[in-house]
Amino acid sequence: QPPAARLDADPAQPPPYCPERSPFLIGPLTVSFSRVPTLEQIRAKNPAVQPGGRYQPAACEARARTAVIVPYRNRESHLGYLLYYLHPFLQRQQLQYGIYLVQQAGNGTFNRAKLLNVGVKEALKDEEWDCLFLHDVDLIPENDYNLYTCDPWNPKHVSVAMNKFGYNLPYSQYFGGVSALTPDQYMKMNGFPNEYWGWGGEDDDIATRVRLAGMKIVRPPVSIGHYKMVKHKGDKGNEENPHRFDLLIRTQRMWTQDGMNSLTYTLLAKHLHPLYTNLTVDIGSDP
Ligand code: UD2
Ligand code: MN
Repeated sequence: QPPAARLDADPAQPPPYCPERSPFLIGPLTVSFSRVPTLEQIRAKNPAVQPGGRYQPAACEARARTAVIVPYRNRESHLGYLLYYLHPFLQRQQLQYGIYLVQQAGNGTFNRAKLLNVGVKEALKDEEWDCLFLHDVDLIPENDYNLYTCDPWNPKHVSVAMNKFGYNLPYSQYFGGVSALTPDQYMKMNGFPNEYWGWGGEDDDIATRVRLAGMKIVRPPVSIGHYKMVKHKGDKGNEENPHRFDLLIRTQRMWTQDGMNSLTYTLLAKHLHPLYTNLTVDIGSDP
């Protein structure tokens, strides 16, 4: 764990930047889903985390500010695992960070990509984040050399090797799971599509947008971008989207019209939970 304060700190001087390489990194980690940690246990292990799931190193100035944005509904045990592993992981990387949970209100069809657009919009009202991590709730990173920072030039697809796919990239344009973009990169591609209701397709649409906006997908090495996905069945309310193939044909025509510039929603609640910022949002429903 990072020390609480620097012993030689001069209160008159602003803290220097953290070292380029954090001394707290471990490398490969052991992730186990045997018992769901309680929020109390997680809080006790992460005393430096501030309300809203915010953190910054005490002894030095972080080199990057990262918002982790999680699309969410009704996955309590997965959320427990994610918070349990992710808070210490991000602190070892000496990042300034915040974790945002974007909860879709109601029982209507789930819309992962639109929730992520909402999360980005709301998170940027709080802080000038350098990097936006768009993160499935059920994916736990297994190596802390996998830095939660952005590539300055291109969108980064991060979850490149998962137990679910035998720790290989399933196909070259794959963009599902965890990705990282600077706010500029996110806006340059007009964010993510709002029109994918239900499971599937939105990640391939996003990969296409990256290319159409004149960027390319970069990735960490397969040996480092390791993730364990909690085993789960499909959720009620997130059935396979039967329109996804039709939508994917139209990405080239639609990406400039459908995205951050067409995003509408109603923020029903914003609550600073001790371990994350909860956004409850009405995003409308499948037309
Ligand atoms: C894959 C992709 C995911 C997305 C999805 C298709 C991987 C590892 N992930 O995930 O990024 O492209 O396919 O839409 O390949 N969620 C809830 N509650 C729900 C439903 C979904 O919280 O009721 C959230 C949660 O963060 C979850 C994510 O949406 O991790 C993706 O849904 P999934 O895990 O059911 O889909 P999966 O594993 O096939
Ligand atoms: Mn999943």
